[in-house]
Amino acid sequence: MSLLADLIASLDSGALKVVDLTQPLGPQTPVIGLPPMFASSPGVSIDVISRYDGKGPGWYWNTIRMGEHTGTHFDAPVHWITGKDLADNRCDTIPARRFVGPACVIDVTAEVAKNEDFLLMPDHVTAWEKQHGTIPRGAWVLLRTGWSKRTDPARFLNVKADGPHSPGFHRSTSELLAKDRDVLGVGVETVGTDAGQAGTFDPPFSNHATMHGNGKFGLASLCNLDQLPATGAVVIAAPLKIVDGSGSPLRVLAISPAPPDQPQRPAES
Ligand code: 23J
Ligand code: MN
Repeated sequence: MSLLADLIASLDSGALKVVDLTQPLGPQTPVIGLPPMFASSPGVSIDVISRYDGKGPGWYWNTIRMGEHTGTHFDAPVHWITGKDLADNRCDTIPARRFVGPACVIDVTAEVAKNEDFLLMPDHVTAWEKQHGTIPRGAWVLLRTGWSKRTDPARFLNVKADGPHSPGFHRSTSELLAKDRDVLGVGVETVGTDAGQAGTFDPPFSNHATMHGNGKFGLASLCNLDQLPATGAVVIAAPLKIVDGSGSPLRVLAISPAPPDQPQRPAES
């Protein structure tokens, strides 16, 4: 059988499954807060154009308005000043091949349960690699923190008197992943790819500065990472082809082997 026919047969048999890593997108979607001297991003608004009524008797459609960096979304290198002059750095010019890569899922749920400001260190990556093998070039590195289980927006954003608190990457880890491992980018369950406190880091928002300065991408507000194996899944994360776009909400899909402990059932029709 051909590779692609085999893929479809495996999806039909349940040997492979499609895992949706995307949060619902709507007016309730939480958006990142920045210090008050900076402009903020609007939340989602959706307005009906017509709904089988006088404005369109046979059809329903809406207009949508939101910031590019809203909900489950993609960060392009041009989003950050460090990546502003790189080639192929925006939503409409990144080659489509670069939206697809193997997933390496690093599970730090236990650490984050103890420390909501947890930062992934290079040692965590090398310990993960001892168990699962070296992160291959062109991988999506997904940080599984359990943060997407915070369904209450206040707990998800977790803003305190001194600003937001949520896990992320130490600058040296972002450098390891971007430069030494040459990943496609990193994906997180939190509202942005930097830790909540990263505005105070050197440089500020060090994961954005490092990833995008090296032409790498970000994926924020992912969910269902607990349905993926540490290795073996493939992630497809393709932003809207916004002209000169710095990022975009998107549907992030993983194609994953079915867990061995679960019986394989044919797909529902
Ligand atoms: C602008 C400024 C700081 C940050 C962000 C955007 C994001 O997290 C984002 O969505 O890219 S931290
Ligand atoms: Mn973003």
